[in-house]
Amino acid sequence: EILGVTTGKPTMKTLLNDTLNFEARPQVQTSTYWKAPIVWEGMFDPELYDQSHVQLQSSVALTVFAVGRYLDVYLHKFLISAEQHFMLPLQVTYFVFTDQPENVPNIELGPKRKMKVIKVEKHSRWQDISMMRMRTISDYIDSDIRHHFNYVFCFDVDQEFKGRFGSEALGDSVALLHAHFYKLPKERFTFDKNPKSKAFMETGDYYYHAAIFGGSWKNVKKLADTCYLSIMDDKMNDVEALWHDESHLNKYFWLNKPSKLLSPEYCWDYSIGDNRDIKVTRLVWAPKHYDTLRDT
Ligand code: 2GW
Ligand code: MN
Repeated sequence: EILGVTTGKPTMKTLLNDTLNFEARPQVQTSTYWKAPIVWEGMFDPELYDQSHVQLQSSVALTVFAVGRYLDVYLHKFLISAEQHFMLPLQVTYFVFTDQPENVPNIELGPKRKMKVIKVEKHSRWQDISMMRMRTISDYIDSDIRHHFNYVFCFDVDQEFKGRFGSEALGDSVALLHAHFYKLPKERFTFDKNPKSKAFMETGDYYYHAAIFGGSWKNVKKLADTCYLSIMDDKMNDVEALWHDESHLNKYFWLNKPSKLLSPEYCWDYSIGDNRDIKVTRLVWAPKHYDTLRDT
């Protein structure tokens, strides 16, 4: 009642934002110049978020791609750990996209949680495996997700949940600060600098990591469509953005400001020496084995 949950979502959202403590983390930036919160440990009350979203019956579609060897190497750990940490009290459905549905591990799911396995083709170039996710995500939002879920969250598979990744991460349009760049000056951001690419940008706000993005199904559909069209435009013009889909994602979030940013606590890389800002690791990068995995 005091949260206004009975009066509908827009009220709940603004009221939940009002409960954030922007002073809790004086060493880091907790808000953008366009007033979007940057979520760090200590700023929010987990119980308040969970209760509100349970009451609203918020539902989340998590998309993840496991094509070729990425299935054997990463998917099991990703799913098992998500069952321990990802939006635990909410209705969550995993949408697993793979070229080998028969090899998807059969893991036990908690109450209110489901899994859908969808067969996709294996593009021969790894850059296409990564970029073409945008097309598939858009198609699935259209045919399925939009009828059953409020939110969509899209994840790389080469990562493992280590701590709460909860409903405080939900928002209309959610982007993740890249762990390697959040402390660096803008000049060091690896935006696409080729004017021939649709991802071209001379400057930006932050360097976002494409390993996690999310939001309402409507916004994620718009993001996926926009990125996919830009990727196809580039193909027609025989160019490829520096960091593939991630470059297009950065361009999109430059032109369409996200309503919420996740701090690198939501996707940390243990190989980064200075972790003084990281009070809790919620998700971490799994080790890369480029020698054996990047054979395509
Ligand atoms: C990707 C690169 C090289 C060899 C294989 C693959 C590959 C990726 C694959 O064989 N099978 C597969 O399912 N994937 C999916 O694409 C998987 O979900 C994986 O997490 C995702 C992105 O590939 P990944 O994780 O190897 O790329 P990262 O960690 O270097 O990611 C960043 O840059 C990418 C573009 O280069 C994407 O934007 C990604 O979202 C970013 O995190
Ligand atoms: Mn990755």
